[in-house]
Amino acid sequence: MALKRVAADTSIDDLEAIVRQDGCVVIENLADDLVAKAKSGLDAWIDASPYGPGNFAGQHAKNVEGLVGKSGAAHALMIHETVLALCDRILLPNCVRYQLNYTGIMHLEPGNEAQELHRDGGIYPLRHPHPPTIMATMWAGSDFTAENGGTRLVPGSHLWEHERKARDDEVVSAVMPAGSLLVYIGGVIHGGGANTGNAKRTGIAIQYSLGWLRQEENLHLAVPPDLARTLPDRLARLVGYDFGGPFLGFVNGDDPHRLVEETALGERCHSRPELDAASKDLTLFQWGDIEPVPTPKS
Ligand SMILES: O=C(O)CCC(=O)C(=O)O
Repeated sequence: MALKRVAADTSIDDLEAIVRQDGCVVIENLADDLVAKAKSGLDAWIDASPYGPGNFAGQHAKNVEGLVGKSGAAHALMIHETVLALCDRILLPNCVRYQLNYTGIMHLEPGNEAQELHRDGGIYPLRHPHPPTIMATMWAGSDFTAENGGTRLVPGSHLWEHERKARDDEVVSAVMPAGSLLVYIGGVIHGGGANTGNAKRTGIAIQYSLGWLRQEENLHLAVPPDLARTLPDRLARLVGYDFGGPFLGFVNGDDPHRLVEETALGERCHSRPELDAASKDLTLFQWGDIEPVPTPKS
């Protein structure tokens, strides 16, 4: 299956349809200026970071996490309206709030070997396939090519049974110009490509997950309240200054958002009416291998 590449003005309905069917999509030149600004501010962090370690990160690869505190320019990417509209479609059926899951640079230099193929959703011990837990985005800070390590993906693998492995002819490379966006959900098999060329490949990876899951990056500790108070409110909520659902994530018995508000702590508050209402419409995760005890007839 090919990786679809669509224009920046593609409708949200069409994007959702592609992501549901293929698990991934490239949106070309979605935010050239924003990405260039974020990338130039992050170059110094890349230069100062060590390579690796190990095979997963790569001997000629650098990962720099904690981007909320490192790049004000990257905040605009974290709350980009197209991305959040797609999160609404992909994640909200299974949660009443989604959250940031990971923020990091994935930078591959010439000579770096291909990363092991994996599913990002594999951090949770769930048998595959299951509803999306994660929606990952990779902003192209440089051009992505098949030679410089453009992310390799297996479109459609988000619907495969758990044990199935990808054949070489099922793996495709994300080729996209700088400023473009690769979106893939957590069930898609993928990995960084080998950089066999001469150019560095820089991706800005920003991931979102269901609000009732533990975040991969510990954003609550990475973004203390003093920093959170300086963020756009939408971003502070995505970091975790919000409920993850009814009765999920209160602080001292109160709404976590109050930590970034000017007001003093209010009444005890473990949920909000809009969360309670939305939670009634959720599609429940289903365990296929446990036979429920039949309900007795009264
Ligand atoms: O660098 C890439 O293209 C993907 C990296 C990745 O999937 C990971 O580090 O988990």
